Amino acid sequence: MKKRAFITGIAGQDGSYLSELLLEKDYEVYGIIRRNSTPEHQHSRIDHLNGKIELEYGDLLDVSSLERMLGTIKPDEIYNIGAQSHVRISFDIPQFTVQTNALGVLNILEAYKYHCPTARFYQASSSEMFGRSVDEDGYQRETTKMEPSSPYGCAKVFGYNIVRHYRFAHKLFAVNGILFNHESPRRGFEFVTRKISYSVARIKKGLQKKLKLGNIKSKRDWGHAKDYVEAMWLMLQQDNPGDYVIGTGKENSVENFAKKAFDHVGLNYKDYIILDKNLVRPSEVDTLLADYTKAKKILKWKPEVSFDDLVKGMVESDLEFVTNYGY
Ligand code: G4F
Repeated sequence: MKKRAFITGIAGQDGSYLSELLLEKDYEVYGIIRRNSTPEHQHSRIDHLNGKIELEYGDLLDVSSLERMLGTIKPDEIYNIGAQSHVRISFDIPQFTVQTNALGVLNILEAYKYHCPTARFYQASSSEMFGRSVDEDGYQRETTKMEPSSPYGCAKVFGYNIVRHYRFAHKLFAVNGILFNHESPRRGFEFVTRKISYSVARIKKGLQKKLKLGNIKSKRDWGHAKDYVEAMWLMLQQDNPGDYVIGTGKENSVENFAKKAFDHVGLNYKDYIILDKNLVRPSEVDTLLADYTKAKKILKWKPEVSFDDLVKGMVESDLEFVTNYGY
């Protein structure tokens, strides 16, 4: 019998790559999408999977929808990757962020414990949970203290802890993937990498003159989302549940990302970037750098796409997008 996977956040960047991976592995893939007043934009990342995956309306805050889905599908694997995923916006909508990213995890864990406790459960935890905390060698790893510095990070710490609690107290196979930033041409436009790649394409095509950014000195460990969904799957194939840091072990500043992106189309980033203090966050995470030794050793996982190829791939894809759509 085919394995069944249930995915929250299926219409997002990670959900779309994960669905493709699981379909390749011959899973039946089910997911929930949230009601949205412009549904025509909501499915763009998974339109090509039409007829291959099963979608229903649902919400992490609507326990009845979770109960109904998990009770009828009885999945073998649950991937909870749905969230309010934007750190800066979490300062504007802290309560919604906490409800979705913290209580939402508890909601789905309860439905899981009650309806399909033999399933395996993946929680999308985040490097943002480390916040200001860095080990002496400059890296963050599974043992690094968590000092979140945003409502988003605080909510994710709750999600992380409640997953561990359910694992220990109820003997569930529930794990946390502590993923560092991961990007792709499917990244949302409001995240800095896609904002840059899209703006570079528009500037190159004469549709935009300048690019406004906030803190360009902050550093991130950026990998490709396609590599990272493989790690999610691997975590659920192990003999024992555990939590894993996933990253590349290399960091770059936002400024360097912009420089590479503009370089790729033969432009000097300094001629186009405007620093806008309105885009600076009330508190910033200055550096995120993953030590993914545990994942390498136990999951036998390593990132495949380099930083340079990630930047080039995103710019190339946006050049094509702008050429095709003209905006
Ligand atoms: O692209 P970002 O918005 O990603 P951020 O805040 O690091 O969060 C992402 O990664 C987390 C994992 O660590 C995830 F949990 C989370 O869901 C999300 O996927 O910002 C990256 C950096 C920040 O330092 C920000 O201050 O870019 C800086 N930045 C500078 N100018 C900007 C901008 N960020 C955005 N979004 N927009 C700007 O104009």
